[in-house]
Amino acid sequence: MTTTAYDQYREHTAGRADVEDTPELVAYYEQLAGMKTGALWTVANKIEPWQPKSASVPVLWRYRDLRAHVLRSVELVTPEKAGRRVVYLDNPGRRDVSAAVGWLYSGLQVMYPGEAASAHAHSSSALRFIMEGRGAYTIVDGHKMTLGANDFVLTPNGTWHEHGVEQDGLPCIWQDGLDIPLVNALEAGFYAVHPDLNQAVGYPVDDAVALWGAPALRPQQQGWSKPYSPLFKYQWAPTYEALQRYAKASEGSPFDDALMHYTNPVSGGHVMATMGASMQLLRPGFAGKAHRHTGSFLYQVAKGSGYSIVDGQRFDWRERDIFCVPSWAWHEHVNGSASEDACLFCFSDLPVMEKLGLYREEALAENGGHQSVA
Ligand code: GTQ
Repeated sequence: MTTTAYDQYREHTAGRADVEDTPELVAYYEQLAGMKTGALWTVANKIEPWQPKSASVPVLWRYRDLRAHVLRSVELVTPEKAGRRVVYLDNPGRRDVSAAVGWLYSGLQVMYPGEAASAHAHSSSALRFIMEGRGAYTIVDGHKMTLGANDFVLTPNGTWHEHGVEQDGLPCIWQDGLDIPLVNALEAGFYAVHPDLNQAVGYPVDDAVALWGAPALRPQQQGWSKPYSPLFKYQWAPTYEALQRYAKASEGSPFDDALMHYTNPVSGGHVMATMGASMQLLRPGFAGKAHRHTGSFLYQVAKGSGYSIVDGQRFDWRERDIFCVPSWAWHEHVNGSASEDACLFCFSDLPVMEKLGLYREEALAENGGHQSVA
């Protein structure tokens, strides 16, 4: 094979911008800047990377460190004054947009028995995963849902929603997940406070589950054409049962073991347009292989303990801990127990990646499919 001048050129620049600054060029750049323009070759390598380079850093938020601080907020502010009494997860690489990872926001909201936060609606979609307590409820467009530990509830974009804890309940903490940073990036966010501050409950309590929650059965009379799931609540007990049955019948994935997506019972697709969620069961002793894919993912440990390696960093987790996997970061999950299963709840912007044709996935080929830990 002969090497041509063109090959040499490609080898040197790899086909990318490679222009050195000269006084003449620098003066030219200043002239362009003065006209609110720029030379593409000065920014091309940055704005068109070879592959995603996430600004988010992998983070583990330990519940045992956070819990006392979350509870302390109860002494400091009321839900009325704060609007939402939440300690949010602030990824060091995403401080400018208050994201936990990528374009996703997350926070821990706390509410005491008898407390309630008023109703509002916004362009952002939201979801909640209940961490502890008893007697929590959320009302979505007049549908009241009772909530227990590991229940998963939707408040899709545009819906009126409010939360509270019944007088005879216990202090409740749940994780909020919202697409606030994404909606802000798209400059599409509106926000409204309910004219009466609270909604009238217009339906039997937990009717969403009664109407739409039967496994593999679709109600005859019930029409639904909104772009999100009418099943606003996904309860823990049937979710866990389904995972156990699935794990018995299937080998599962080498990366994720038995993973099931929460779905919209009408479409079979993701629960909301911008955010999807899943629960996965890692069998005792499961040691997953490493892969990476586009999309930002936020995990909460629903059950058990183990560790995940994210871009070469090991994070040991136990129940209620939260950790993130930034876009295109290598990751592998391990159940640390030889006798107990472990369950990971996860929400992500996967629906956005899929719908926009941006989803890409790759398995780690080297090193037997495992990362080396830094
Ligand atoms: O409960 O509606 O953590 O609107 C952030 C924004 C919770 C909520 C958050 C919100 C909410």
